Amino acid sequence: QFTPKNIIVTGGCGFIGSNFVHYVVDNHPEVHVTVLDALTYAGNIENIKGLPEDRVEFVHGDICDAQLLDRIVPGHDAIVHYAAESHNDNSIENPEPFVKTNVEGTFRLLEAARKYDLRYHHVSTDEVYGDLALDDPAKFTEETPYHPSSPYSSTKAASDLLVRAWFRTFGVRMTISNCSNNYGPYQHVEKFIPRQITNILEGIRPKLYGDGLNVRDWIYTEDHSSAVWTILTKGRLGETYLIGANGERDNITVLHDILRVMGQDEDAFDHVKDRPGHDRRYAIDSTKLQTELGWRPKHTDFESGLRQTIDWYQDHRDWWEPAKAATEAKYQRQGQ
Ligand code: NAD
Ligand code: TDX
Repeated sequence: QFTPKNIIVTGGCGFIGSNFVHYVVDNHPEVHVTVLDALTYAGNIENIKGLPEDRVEFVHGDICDAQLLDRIVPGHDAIVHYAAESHNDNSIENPEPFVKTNVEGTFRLLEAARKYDLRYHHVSTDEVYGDLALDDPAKFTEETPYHPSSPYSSTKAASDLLVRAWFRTFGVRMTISNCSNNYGPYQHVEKFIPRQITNILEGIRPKLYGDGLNVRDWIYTEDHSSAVWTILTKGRLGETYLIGANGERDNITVLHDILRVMGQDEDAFDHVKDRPGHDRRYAIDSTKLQTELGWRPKHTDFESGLRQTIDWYQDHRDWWEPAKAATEAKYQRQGQ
């Protein structure tokens, strides 16, 4: 059992990173968190506002900045690495920042973990495994071969491989988690669920890519946080753990749910151009995490998680409105 006291959370002002910071503050009072975040378009300092100053320190900076890492890393005992360029559609439009942040950024953090002998947890995605056919009973496991489809997922796959090499060659004390699609508060309006909720709130018709039969395996973000904490503190070094909560649903069903819960006609949406290379289906088998480390998801009722998420966007217009118009303008240019 590893008992961290002083952790660095990269990307702690993004969607999942900030949910993790809240989770640690709420559940582990003995832990101090240093958030390192570059505040790109996806980062928002508001996401960690109001947290106790003696528990959470914010450092504005880039994970690619080796000199900055030399300044802030000593004195910490672990890095939990969330920072990334995270949106597939952006990676198709312009892959460059994905290579920079996801590959080079991970390399810099691994070098810092090696130099200052820190425990390192790497947050990754199920998309590194490519996709499954709709009629395939299989799910991804830790043994599934890497087969990424997009610039985003290929840079995440590359970063995972760097982590494995730094363990084998340099003995960096690491673990990796590959999680399925998250939903919940603080998710950027470019992503599927928040985009459709905020479209409806703005009087814009939701937009479905292609035939909408693509399946995603949804997990409520707090369950991802508890899984990462479990792996950080109890995971075996050098191991990969898949995180998922048996939440497979196709996009059109999710969209129907959102429309229904928000009191709209189920057919009140537009079909738009499909995403190039669009992965068909993701599905996670989290047996290893559950049997080896005893983790269980708490929020397994998708409809209730979705209602909570819709309520959050209804109550936090000030949070998402500043990003909404530019996000939709960008989609419109892409025909989506
Ligand atoms: P996000 O885009 O909401 O947040 C990313 C954060 O990283 C932002 O705060 C941004 O400012 C910061 N950042 C970006 N580049 C940086 C840099 N060079 N230096 C410092 N900070 C930088 O992303 P998210 O959806 O919260 O995803 C977080 C992590 O979880 C990513 O590694 C992603 O691959 C992984 N993941 C996401 C999902 C999902 O469903 N969203 C699922 C599985 C894994
Ligand atoms: O407007 C839309 N309409 C639509 O039909 C958008 C934005 C998306 N979609 C579809 C594409 C996907 O099949 O919805 C599904 C989900 O799309 P995204 O929210 O963009 O997520 P996805 O591409 O599945 O990737 C997400 O999960 C894995 C995260 O963005 C990644 O960071 C994570 O690694």
